[in-house]
Amino acid sequence: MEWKNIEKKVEDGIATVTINRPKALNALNYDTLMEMLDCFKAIGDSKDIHVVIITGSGEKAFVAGADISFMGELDPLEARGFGKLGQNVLNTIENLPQPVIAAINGFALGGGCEIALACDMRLASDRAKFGQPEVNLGVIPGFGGTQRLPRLIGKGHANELVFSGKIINAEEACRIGLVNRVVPHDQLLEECISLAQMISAKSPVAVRLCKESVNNGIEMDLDRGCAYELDLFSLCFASSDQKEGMKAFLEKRAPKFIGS
Ligand code: DAK
Repeated sequence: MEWKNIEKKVEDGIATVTINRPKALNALNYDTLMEMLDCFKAIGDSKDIHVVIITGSGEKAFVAGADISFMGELDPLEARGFGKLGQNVLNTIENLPQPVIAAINGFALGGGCEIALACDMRLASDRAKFGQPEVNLGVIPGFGGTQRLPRLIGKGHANELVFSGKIINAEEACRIGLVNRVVPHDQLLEECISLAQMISAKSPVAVRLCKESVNNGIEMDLDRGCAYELDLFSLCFASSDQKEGMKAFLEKRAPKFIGS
């Protein structure tokens, strides 16, 4: 599939995916979502990519939401299909075996905020702005915003954003737990790459199982979650990475992980 609205660059096991429609503030139309699905499915199948970074092109926006000019003309069944496609893309991102970092470089509104929510970690530029402004348009968040946002920041803060449609700055987003940290705008990508490098130096087997344990375990009660963690913990002992990691520690040298 040819991509017109996104770009992917892979360097040293780190894939950076850029949503690239800066004239529409990287808004998500049907084609962009289809390209994202194609891109993230291929990333999920790759053994050579260890961490993924998602960002937006241009100076102003991460993603300013679903494309309003595209959505305006939809009938209910088409709207449902569009919503399903968006949810499919975000579920694919959330369920990628690799950790995903959102590098939020500007407006993250509506579907843009929802993309960030589907990522595992969120770093924000000090120019970033966040919101779920769907109520301004007579709709509700449709890409999982009413579900992932309260799970991440709690019902009270999520309700305030979703009911009011208000836009908050990066500092406020950090205060309510929507982003991990805020960094100066021109250092955002550098910070994300440095975090990605730190993760990609670790055992890929262990990192992938950590993600699986957190993502699946968080939906379970504590007892089941801990039992699930135990199963994945035990599974590590079937890997070369576990043998190498422990051997290297005892031999006082850096481990050489091979990801199996
Ligand atoms: N869609 C389409 N075009 C957009 C856009 C968007 N979401 N956001 C910005 N643009 C376009 C603008 O129309 C403008 O285009 P031109 O006029 O130059 O052709 C260009 O980007 C630059 O934007 P502005 O001139 O407005 O730039 P400003 O700096 O003045 O303002 C802004 C920036 C981000 C505050 C403003 O553009 C804005 O308010 N944008 C809309 C933000 C928004 O409401 N986003 C949420 C979209 S709703 C569903 C599934 C999903 C969803 C809903 C239902 N179903 C299940 C069906 C999700 C919904 C959303 O995400």
